[in-house]
Amino acid sequence: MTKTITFKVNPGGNLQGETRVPGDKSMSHRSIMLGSLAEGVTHVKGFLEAEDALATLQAFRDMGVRIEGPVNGELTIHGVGKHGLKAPKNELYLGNSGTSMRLLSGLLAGQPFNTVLTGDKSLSGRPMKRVTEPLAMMGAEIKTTERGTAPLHITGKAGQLKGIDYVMPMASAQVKSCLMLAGMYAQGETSVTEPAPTRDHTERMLSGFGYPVRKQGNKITINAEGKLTASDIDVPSDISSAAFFLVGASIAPGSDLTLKHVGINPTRTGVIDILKLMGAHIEILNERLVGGEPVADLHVVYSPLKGIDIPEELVPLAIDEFPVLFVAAACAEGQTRLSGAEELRVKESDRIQVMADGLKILGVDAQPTADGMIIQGGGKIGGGVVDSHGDHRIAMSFSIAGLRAGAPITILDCANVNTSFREFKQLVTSLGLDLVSEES
Ligand code: SPQ
Repeated sequence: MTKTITFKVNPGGNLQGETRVPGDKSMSHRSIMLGSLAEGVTHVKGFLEAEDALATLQAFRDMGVRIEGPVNGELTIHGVGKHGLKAPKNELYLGNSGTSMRLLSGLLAGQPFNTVLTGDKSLSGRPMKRVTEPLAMMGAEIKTTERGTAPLHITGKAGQLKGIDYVMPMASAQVKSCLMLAGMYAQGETSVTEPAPTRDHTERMLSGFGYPVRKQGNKITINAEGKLTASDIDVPSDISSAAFFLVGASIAPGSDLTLKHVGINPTRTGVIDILKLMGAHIEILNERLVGGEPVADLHVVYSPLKGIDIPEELVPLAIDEFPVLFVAAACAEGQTRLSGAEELRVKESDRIQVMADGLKILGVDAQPTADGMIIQGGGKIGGGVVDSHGDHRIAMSFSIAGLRAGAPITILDCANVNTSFREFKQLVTSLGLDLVSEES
């Protein structure tokens, strides 16, 4: 039986000290994928030991890749080369992880074997046509349910995929990365044009492994000519996990916090830009490049926030941080308005509706719109029972709201915090939030 976890947060407190949050989830997935396809042995440091990245790791073990670890975030991947994957004996179960399913669908479309990709209830409800349709244009054969959801039945079309020139209808790093991975097995060139910049870890890591990728403006082009040469990877802390602490320290008077070694790739730093526009006090210290990715220490102290209209160009650069940014908006004086963020409706939960429902229970004036939210901030945050709907980022966001609440908050269905941030409870309590986790 799967366990149920409930978080109970006592109101008040602040966040003080210095910490390093776990490794970047997006980069951890990609380190396994590219390390497995490389020639030679890849060492990874800072790997995220959480369920989503571990699902990708298990999938590659199931396809015959020898991977040692993880031990304290370190892995050794014995790459099998671009054409070395073996047919898995069973279907590949990818749990809650959209990244695993969407990126693997592109990679597996061009293999000489068939695969079936499955996931949990949330993942089985998420749209997969956004990858299966362009892959079909390349000649891939992937069956979904009638609703365009998992399980995905992939018939491997080794040597038969053809490159396409695809203009993505939505800004999605998963769709872009999926098509790039398929493009590594396709005849001719595969190009993907994105309507707005999205996280570029796939491109950067491919280049780090010596695989040619061409970027002209918003268009990325790849072909099957390259090979991947094993390369060591140092995964920085995940800015999406750091975001809970950036917001927590910004809203709780008396907070003073330093987050060490955080990835500040410009395609991920929308949360810092948005918080600064709201008046947050965040310093970026010791900027450096680690394995081709910019990294820094972030120092944040409490500062009164004000409501803003969030610039739409920042939306894809902060897409996973909106649940906790809504909490910041609830604490900010005046109105905050988000638009152009309809993608939030197809994440692990409908993050617009679920956050609006929970905020209303806590007494916050939060009006969901088709593509965003309007929040009148600055009033009191109350207590109550809110439902995270099994979405890790919602569960952690409402925990952070406890710092400014006037009464206890109970958050239901929190087990999936383990998909991205197993240490969350331990870390946030050590820094000053009064949170207990109850298992049943
Ligand atoms: O992997 P999953 O479940 O899709 O995870 C999420 C998250 O909040 O952890 C999205 F719900 O992050 C995505 C992100 O939203 C990770 C990702 C990536 O690694 O490429 C890209 C983004 O998704 P998308 O759909 O915008 O491409």
